[in-house]
Amino acid sequence: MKASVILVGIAASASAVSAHTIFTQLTADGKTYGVSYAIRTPSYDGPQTDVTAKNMACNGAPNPTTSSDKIITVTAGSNVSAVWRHTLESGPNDVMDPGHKGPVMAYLKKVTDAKTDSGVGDGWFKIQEGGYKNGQWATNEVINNKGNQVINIPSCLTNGQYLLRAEMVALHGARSTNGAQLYMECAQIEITGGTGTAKPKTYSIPGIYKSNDPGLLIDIYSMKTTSNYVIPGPPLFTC
Ligand SMILES: [Cu+2]
Repeated sequence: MKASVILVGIAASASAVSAHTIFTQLTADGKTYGVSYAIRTPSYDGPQTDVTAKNMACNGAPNPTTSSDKIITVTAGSNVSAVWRHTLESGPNDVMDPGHKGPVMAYLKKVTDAKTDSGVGDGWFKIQEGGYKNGQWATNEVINNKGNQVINIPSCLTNGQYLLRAEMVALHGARSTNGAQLYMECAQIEITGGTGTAKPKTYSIPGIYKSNDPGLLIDIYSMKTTSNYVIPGPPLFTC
């Protein structure tokens, strides 16, 4: 038992450097935009690990991100796909090392200027989440779906510019504090066709996670198929 735990640990750390991931592209209203189009992608695919850091919002140092002067129009009520890749050059068969297992989430923040807003601070609400079901992690579903994280844009939102923050979390090292690897990028979008009938309760990033959240400080290798997993962050917003 001990030996197998150690072996898993070695395998996880050996693959960690080459196995990270980036939200590289967005598919919206049936169109897949180019790599880094309207997304602040980093040149390095590493994680954020300090949940109190400002760069928990839209990534950044130690993974320097490049700004974009583009905005993608998205119809409220439609599904978009955040496309995840190991690197900016990777294809659909190289999404992330499957040993990276954890939850998948997406958040929106209404902003005045999606091209320049840092994303840091209040205004965020969660619109999609997947955790652990029947022994299957949400990250593995994204890998099996050629890197596509499917996100429904709520129909009841107010039109205007938003940051769309897509996130995958890898828990292979999460037995120790700040061992969870959080991957996130922000896409710059303009929502149209929303009914504007809802006012989501919003949360701050950093602030949505604590380092000792049961979904972030966890030994996933002791979990059973039937284990309950608590997805981190605020409750899911629905119309
Ligand atoms: Cu990694």
